[in-house]
Parts: sequence; structure tokens; C-alpha cells
Amino acid sequence: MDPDFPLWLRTTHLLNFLLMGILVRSGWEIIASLPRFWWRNDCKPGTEWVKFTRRKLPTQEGVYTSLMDERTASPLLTLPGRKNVGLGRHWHAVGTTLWLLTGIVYVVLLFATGLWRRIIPTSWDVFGDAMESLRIYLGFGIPSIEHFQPYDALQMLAYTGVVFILAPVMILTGIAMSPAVRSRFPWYVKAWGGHQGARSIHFIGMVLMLVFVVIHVGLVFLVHPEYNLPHMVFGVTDPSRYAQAFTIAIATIVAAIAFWIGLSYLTLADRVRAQKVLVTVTEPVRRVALGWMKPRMGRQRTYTEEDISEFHWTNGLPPTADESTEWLAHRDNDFRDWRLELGGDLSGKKLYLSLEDLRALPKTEYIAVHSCMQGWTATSKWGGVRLRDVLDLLGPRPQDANYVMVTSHGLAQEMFDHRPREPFYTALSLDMVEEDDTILAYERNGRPLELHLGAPLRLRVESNHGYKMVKWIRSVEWISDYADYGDGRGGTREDAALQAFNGRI
Ligand SMILES: Nc1nc2c(c(=O)[nH]1)N[C@H]1C(S)=C(S)[C@@H](COP(=O)(O)O)O[C@H]1N2
Ligand SMILES: [Mo]
Repeated sequence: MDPDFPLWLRTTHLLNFLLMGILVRSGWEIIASLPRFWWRNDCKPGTEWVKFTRRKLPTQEGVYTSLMDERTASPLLTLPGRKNVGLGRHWHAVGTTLWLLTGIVYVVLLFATGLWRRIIPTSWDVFGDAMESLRIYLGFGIPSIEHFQPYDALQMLAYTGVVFILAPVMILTGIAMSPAVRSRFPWYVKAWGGHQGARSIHFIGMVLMLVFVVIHVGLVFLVHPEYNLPHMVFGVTDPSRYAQAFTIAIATIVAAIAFWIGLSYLTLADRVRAQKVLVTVTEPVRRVALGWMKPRMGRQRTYTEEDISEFHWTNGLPPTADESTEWLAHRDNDFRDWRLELGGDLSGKKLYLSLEDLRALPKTEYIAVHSCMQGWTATSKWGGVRLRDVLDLLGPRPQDANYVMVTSHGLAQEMFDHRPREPFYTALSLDMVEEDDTILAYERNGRPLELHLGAPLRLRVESNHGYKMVKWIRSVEWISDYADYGDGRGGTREDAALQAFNGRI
């Protein structure tokens, strides 16, 4: 006998349910790191359209960092919980990959088996019929069983909407938040209303998904459950096995919830190991999906002076007296005696470049959107010198030079496990070093860099999130491996937030 609900349909449903739990819970972790949503792309405090924090933000720039705005979430609620946005993002990536695979299998089989006819309406009558069903539900009634073949008009509209509209919108807005995509296809991000448009729509999509899941699961249990539950569990119409199906369905939901919460505690039990495992899984996917996207200097045309933000969030405040008296002395002297320490052991050469020396090199200027991995953005015109041009001053790349290490006068804002704060640093891969839009910036919007934004010199790597972009630069040098620096993960924020080395997702 051909079951009404074949095994593939039931399996993809269950997987989808489990994966959506992972996606929603890791998404909440990401939201907790910046619990505010905007339509404006400068994320000016006070202009949020919705927020999940009572904290009032100062409107003055440079006194408050986005890290200070992070909220602690319970591992019962988010994945993994307790301010682990880096791990939350890894989980989101793993969840997305598996959810996409499941979705592809589901859609392909839906069409291959002809079952698409059950959920995609082929007659305009569906709208009238759906209104009729809705009227019955709103009167707390239940449409009679003949309406369900196996779905009624309202179900068809809802399922088609979720599978063919809502899910694609979630995928498309998710893609729009990747800095690799933004630097390659800036127009695409702009089409969604910018990063914040995409982020807000993604959030609204999540809410709609949740509303759908709750109503969907709820109605399965309320509307003709003696048909639905045996269908769902055994694949056949067999009201006599209702009790058994009911028990299995409830047990599955309880097990799923336990599984979701278990993942949080498993991740928190050994965060470094969790990060390793998650990165191993996601890195090949990231390489295939985003690795080929080389940033293009096309954005000058996409972003214009009109896009330049009125407000610019800060992450990391200028060095204080206990961080760097050296930087403070340079600041008080307008950076006249400040020098960039260039080169080191590998190049066997060391140069000390003043701001004048840097300004004498070919200048690059472009308008770009900065995104912090926590979620805020700001658009500025950055001016400076290409990193590769500066490195050329050292001569040809040393043979075993695989990365460029950039260090700061400032300390890390916080360390993994609250150890004493170390100097902020980042390692750049050869790819990033070679990009046209990887620059040492000494100007923003045509003026010398502001103190809180990294004066006198900061890194810009437009294909990445902000955490790669060291402010208050002290030194730049070739290194062979980043494993010997900090916790060995390639940067301060990678060490602290357990991000992957490459921040392009
Ligand atoms: N020295 C130093 N550089 C840093 C940071 C920091 O804390 N210290 N924060 C990073 C992060 S997480 C981001 S998002 C950007 C923020 O840049 P902005 O303050 O200019 O907006 O700087 C990056 N560079
Ligand atoms: Mo950031």
C-alpha cells in the first residue's frame, strides 16, 4: 500500500523541525549580542524600530562600545547562550547548511513524486476556500474532514507561502548580511535596503516562521488529530493507531527540546573544542560558497556620499593610560612622532614609517559599509594606502611568510575566560592582504581618522566583518603562522569570541 505520507516526507519534516530549532536558537544568540533592529543603516541610537533591552544608549559617539550592549542569554533559550556570539554564528552556519540540504531534498522529491499538487494551489478558488476555513477557525469551529484532501485551502496557501516565499526570503536576506557578498555585489545588499534592511526582514521572517510552526503544530493536535497524527507518524490514515501516534509525537517534541538544550550545554562544556568541530564542518562550505568572491572596487558607484552615515558605532575605545602611555603621548602630540613599525624577523628588515611617509604612497579612497559581526553597520569614505603597497617597501614576500600580523596600541576589550587583557592583534591571510580594498586608513570622510575610530592609522578589510580591522595600529609584519600568537586562533576577537580565522560569514 502506498502511504499517504511517504517516509521521505516525514523524515524531511522531522529534520526540518530539528534544524529550525538550531537556527532560531542560534539566531537569538546573535540577536542577544546586539538586541536592537533598525531600518537605518547607520544604526543611530534611538532610531531602532524594535529592541530587546532596556539599556539607554548615549547618542554621543565613542563613549560606548557595541560589546557593552551585549546581553547574556540563557542556554535554555539560545544556542549556546552566555554571550557566545562567535559560537552562535558557527551553529547558525551549520544549521543553515543542513537546513538547505534538507530543503533541496524535500523540494526535489515534492516535484518528482507529484505531491506538489497537494500544497501548491492550481485554482483561484483557493483564496475563497481559505477565507471560508479561516472564518470557521475564527469562530472556534473546525472545518469538516472532507475539506482536507489531505490539506485544506488555508493549509495549501500557508505551506506554499512558507516553502516558496518565506524560506527563500530567509535565505536571500541571510546571504545579504555576508561581508564577502557585500564587497563583491554591493548592489544586492542595497536592494534589500542595506544590511539593516536585510537584518530586519530576516528577523521578521523568523517571527513569521515561529508563528507558522506554533499554529501548524497546534492545529495538528486540535483539528482532526485522529487523522493527522497517524499520518504524520506512520504515514497512513489509520485512526485506530491514534493513541500510539499521539504518544510518539509528544515524545518526539520533548526529545527535540532536550536535544536543542543539550547542544547548548555540550557547546559550553568545551567551547574551544566545539569551535574546532563547528569550523571543521563549516569551513569547506564557506570556501565553496564564498571563497571565489573577490571584492571589487565597484562600490564607489554603488555607495555615494549620500550613503555616508551620520552616526558611527564604536567597538573598542581608545587606549587609556593603563593600556598605552605611548599612544597617549602620540595623541597629545598630534601623532607627529608616531611611527608604524613595519617588518620584523621574517623580512629581516624593519622600517619606521611616519604618517607623512604613508601619505606619500599612492592613495586609495572608497565608500564602504562597515559591519560588526554583532550586527550594526555604518557607511564611511575611507582613505589610505593599500596594505600590499606598504608591504612592498620590505621587498619581495619572504618565502615562509603566510600571514600578516597587525598589532594595536590598545588592549583587547575582554579575553576568553576573563584573563588579563592582551594587546589587540589580527592575522590576515595572503588573500586578504592582496585585496584591493585592504588598506591602512588614515582618513575617514576626507578628514584625519577620529580618535575613537583608530587614529592615527587603522586597518580596513572590506571583505570581512569589523573585528579584523585593527584600530590604533602599532606594527605590521610578515609571519609564518598565527598559532604562536595569543590563543593561536588568528586574532583577538577570534580568541575571545571563538570566531573562525576568516570572518567572512
Ligand atoms: N585595537 C582594537 N581594534 C579593534 C577593536 C578593538 O576592540 N580594539 N574592535 C574591532 C571590532 S569588533 C570592530 S566591529 C571594529 C569597530 O570599528 P569602529 O569602532 O571604527 O566602528 O574595530 C575593530 N578593531
Ligand atoms: Mo565587531
